[in-house]
Amino acid sequence: MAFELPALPYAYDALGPYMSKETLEYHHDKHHQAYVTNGNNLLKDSGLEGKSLEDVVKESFGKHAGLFNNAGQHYNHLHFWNWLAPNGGGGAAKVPGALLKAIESDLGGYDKFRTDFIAAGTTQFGSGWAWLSVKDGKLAISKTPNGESPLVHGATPILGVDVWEHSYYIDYRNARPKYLEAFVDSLINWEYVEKLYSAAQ
Ligand code: MN3
Repeated sequence: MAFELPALPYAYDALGPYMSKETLEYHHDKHHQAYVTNGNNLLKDSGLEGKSLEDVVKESFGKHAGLFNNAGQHYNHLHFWNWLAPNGGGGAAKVPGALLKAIESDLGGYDKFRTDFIAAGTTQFGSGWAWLSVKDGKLAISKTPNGESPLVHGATPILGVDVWEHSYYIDYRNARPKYLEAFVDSLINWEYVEKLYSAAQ
């Protein structure tokens, strides 16, 4: 199945002042588009053409680096646009009940989740992602380099933040922790996280 770039689920200027129109124009229209274009070229004759995106990501991991990098980033960004929302974030009060309970029992509560998730993104050396995922029925925070995700480590990602410089340099320059704080406090689309959490149960 060929990869396709979806339209953003909101206007390019809808995430201001936390993420600018200029960032979204470059990040969605240029970077994500390149993963789609390059991924489709590498998918041809790979033997994985008929597979779902998730299966292409899992089956190319460790075997076909070029295809994996592009398919992995396509998968990550498809979700990333939905992990963002105007008037997102909002702290523990905005986290749906069942998910908040799991954050309390598995991660030591919302405040500890916030600290640990931001720390995962801050300490990812170079390009990559920080994650909240479900593994063996429990929530876990992790980080991965480049286009990797918990999907290739036996877990289901339910929230991820892109810490490649293209995701924050226009708005935050080198202040990656400020970008991560804005992401958690003002951008997370908790309804989408809850939807993925329910599906992963
Ligand atoms: Mn990106």
